[in-house]
Amino acid sequence: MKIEHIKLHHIKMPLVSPFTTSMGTDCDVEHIIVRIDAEGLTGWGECVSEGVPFYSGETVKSSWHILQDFLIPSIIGKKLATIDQALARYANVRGNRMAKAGLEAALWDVFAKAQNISLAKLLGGKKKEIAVGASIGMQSSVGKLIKQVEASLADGYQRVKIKIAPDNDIAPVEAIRKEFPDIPLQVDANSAYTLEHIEVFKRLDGYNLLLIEQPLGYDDFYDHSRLQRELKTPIALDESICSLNDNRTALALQSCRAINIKPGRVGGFTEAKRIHNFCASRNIPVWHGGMLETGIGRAGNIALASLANFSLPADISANKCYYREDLIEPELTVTAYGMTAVPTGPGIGVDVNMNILKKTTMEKSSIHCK
Ligand code: OSB
Ligand code: MG
Repeated sequence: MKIEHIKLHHIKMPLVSPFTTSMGTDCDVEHIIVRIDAEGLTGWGECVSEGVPFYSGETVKSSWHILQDFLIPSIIGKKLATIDQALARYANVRGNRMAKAGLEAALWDVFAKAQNISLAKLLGGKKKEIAVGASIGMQSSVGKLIKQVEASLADGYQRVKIKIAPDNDIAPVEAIRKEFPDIPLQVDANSAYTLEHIEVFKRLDGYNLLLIEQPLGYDDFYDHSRLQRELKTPIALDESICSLNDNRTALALQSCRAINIKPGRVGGFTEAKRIHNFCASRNIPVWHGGMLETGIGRAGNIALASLANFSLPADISANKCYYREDLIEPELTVTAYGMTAVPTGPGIGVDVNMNILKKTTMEKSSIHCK
């Protein structure tokens, strides 16, 4: 395929309700939408770098720079027979995995459309629908949290994940367990703790949690391995796993027993699949994480999550949980049994609403082949 034209949209979308984690509160989401035009087809991807470098070191502006000045120039105007050929052209760019993943997602979409097959099929996914769980931000009171959990369960979500931070951990978990003794429940600390907090985790170990996500440093493997040794509850790593090599390190050191896979964090669908396959070979369960993507990113994530070893419910909620007006049609929904259908149309299988894209775009960049 000849890559003729690539457009970037810096978008900003208000969230339905603020999302609070140990890293802060988001009221809106800034991401980059990547559009590739090639031989009459259009591919869409979403770069999940945020406005602030608190989850990842990348930001919208750093990714914009890397996309515009390095990644896009390496493939624009080129005739590419495979996605691997694109990746090879910018393999010399280190890091900047979210920038790469946004571009790669648009490539996967346009390559799937060229074959007139769904992205799920091109990725090798077999599931027709995927199990989903809710990710609930920290609330101003335990009462509000319980209401949120109740609403997520009523909507069908198969498990609940809550965010925790020092001094906002045992009390919410205890309250949820009192109300809902048996629901699948997991907690996500987004790296807010150190080993000095080991007593907190020993207490959390008594609440029958599905897993504890990223309790310690975002770049740490060793202390996670020391903590995991002390706990029955599996530790799952999110921030720490940026590549297959990180994944190998984590398993070799026994730093965790489950992995959260986000294509953005690991540099794209190709690396995400490698991690998925490696974990499958080691009997390590994985789930598909989320970055509060718009429907463009979420449709692609659902396709990836249709691969077999995504055996834990995904952090992928219905449209109405994130945005009043999303960028895609039709909406992505969740059944009463906590399942989301894997789109079957060509590529990501959803259409982009150009009016809403225009309305939410703050800045555009357009790169044509010469
Ligand atoms: O740690 O999984 C995380 C959102 C932004 C940044 C990090 C995380 C999250 C979520 C939201 O948990 C998951 C979703 O998109 O529903
Ligand atoms: Mg997480």
